[in-house]
Amino acid sequence: MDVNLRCRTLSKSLLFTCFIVVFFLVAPGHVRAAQTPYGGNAWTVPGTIEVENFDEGGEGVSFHDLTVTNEGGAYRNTAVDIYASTNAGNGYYVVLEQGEWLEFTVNIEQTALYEMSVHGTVTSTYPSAEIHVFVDGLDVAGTISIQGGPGFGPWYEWLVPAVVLKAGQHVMKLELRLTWGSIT
Ligand SMILES: [Ca+2]
Ligand SMILES: [Ca+2]
Repeated sequence: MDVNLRCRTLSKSLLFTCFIVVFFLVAPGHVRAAQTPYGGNAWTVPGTIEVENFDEGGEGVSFHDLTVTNEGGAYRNTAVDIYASTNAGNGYYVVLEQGEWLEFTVNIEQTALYEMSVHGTVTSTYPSAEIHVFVDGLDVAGTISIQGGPGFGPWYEWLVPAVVLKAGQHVMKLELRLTWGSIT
């Protein structure tokens, strides 16, 4: 993706708050690999997050990818399939297939309603894809349908007009739930 998160000022009465409680059960002796932001700093919201800058941590921690190699061979040496393209944001895009996901540590500047846009495209083989965005495990945007293509450009923008985000550091997850898609 680029994921653009633009802040809009709204009265507090329009805001609602969702709390989720997640209990982690850790078996004795099991140490979960550390998840840290790529480059060392959380991505600021509002702002643009380049999809190839997913967190460090590895398979099952900061991403899930179904093939062990980087099929695109670009940018980072992980299982995530990153491709170089001059018309992609920051010069790279990621191909996701059903069930794959990426996580990003973000620092949200204030609790507010945000506009979120996802930049992506699909291929003629799989003309429609569905993406979900989670923050700390909560689906904040519902189903985002990605269409367009064929090929990898131009990139298309899908706008989610009202996403409630809470201030502070959080983990944002981008998951492709249906077919295949390319996100820049
Ligand atoms: Ca792969
Ligand atoms: Ca990019």
